[in-house]
Amino acid sequence: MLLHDIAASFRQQFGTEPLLVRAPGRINLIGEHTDYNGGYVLPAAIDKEMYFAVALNQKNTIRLRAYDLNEAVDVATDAVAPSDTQWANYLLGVVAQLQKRGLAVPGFDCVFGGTVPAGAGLSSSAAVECGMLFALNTLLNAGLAPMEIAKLGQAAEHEYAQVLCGLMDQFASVFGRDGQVVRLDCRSLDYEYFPFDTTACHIVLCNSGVKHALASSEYNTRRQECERGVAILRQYYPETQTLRDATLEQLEAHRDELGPVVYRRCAYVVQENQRVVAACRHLAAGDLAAVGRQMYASHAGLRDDYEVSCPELDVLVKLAETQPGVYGARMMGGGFGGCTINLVAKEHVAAFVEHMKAGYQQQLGLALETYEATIVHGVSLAR
Ligand code: GAF
Repeated sequence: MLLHDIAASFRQQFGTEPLLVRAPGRINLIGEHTDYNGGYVLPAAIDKEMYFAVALNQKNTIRLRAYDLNEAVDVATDAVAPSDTQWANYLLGVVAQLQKRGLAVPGFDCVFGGTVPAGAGLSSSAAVECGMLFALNTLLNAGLAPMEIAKLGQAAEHEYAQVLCGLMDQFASVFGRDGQVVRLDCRSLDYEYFPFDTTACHIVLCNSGVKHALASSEYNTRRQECERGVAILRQYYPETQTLRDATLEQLEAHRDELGPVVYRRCAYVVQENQRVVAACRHLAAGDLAAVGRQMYASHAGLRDDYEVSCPELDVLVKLAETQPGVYGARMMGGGFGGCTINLVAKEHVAAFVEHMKAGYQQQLGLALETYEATIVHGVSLAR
């Protein structure tokens, strides 16, 4: 098992006994690009996880080892700064956040690796941040509450990865619960769990295998476009803090001033929030077909109005749409690549996977990887 290999590698390299931590990646049923707009998201932690072996080392050095890449980065505790090595930034970003809070982070050793495929939109970076934070919180007895862990992970992503992400990914990695999706209200930070029974309906992820280079720059641009929309609306509706406070009627009334692009971005966000609320209602009523219809509508909005999909993701959703036993499908995460999420009736999963692989190969000449996601608990100690 990978966790045990990582622990063994730690003992061999550093000769001490590490604390072991696991931190999951996530799926998101619906509610995309709503988190940084004060809206709703409906994610869950999944059994694609990052594993950490960590121990304090009585030195003034942080020694980081990426197990899968066989790479090392060493940094003095008083010289923590963004690194040229991308993976190290997620770990160092977290240390920098703790230091910023006035916590003296002593030297430590860390070997980490995992099964969250990078670039697949399953939030490997949030899992790395939250796992590292959980480990240091435990070792240093820092007393960070779970929500603080999620927020510090998000801040690390902003400052060390330059992605101005919302809170969803880190929240899901920390707050995930077995067999449940969780609706987070990103304005109040209230959250509610909804059971998701995967015995009859499986969650199948189709990995497009692409990650277009513009993903993070476009992400930040979308955020600015939404902020622009809020700034315009606020002139007329001073209570507007985020797009969560906006309505379609308000957007319509100021359509000319917003301009076509900002209007479409904002309208998408307002509608996506409504879709999350509706999807939760359908989920609670056990109506998966209705949940699925919201997912298709979400994809259409992301493709046409928010413009964060790409040909590969659109092909995958189209291929899924006509298949028997498929309740819903849509792109998931930031966009421009990564995975689609598909809700598929158990007895149809095998045929679905075969159809998707053949269709993707035939239409785009690309090999498709698929995963069935199990919904698991958030970050925790591991054995
Ligand atoms: C990425 C971000 F990290 C999340 O915060 C969220 O905005 C998502 O894209 C889009 O819903 O995963």
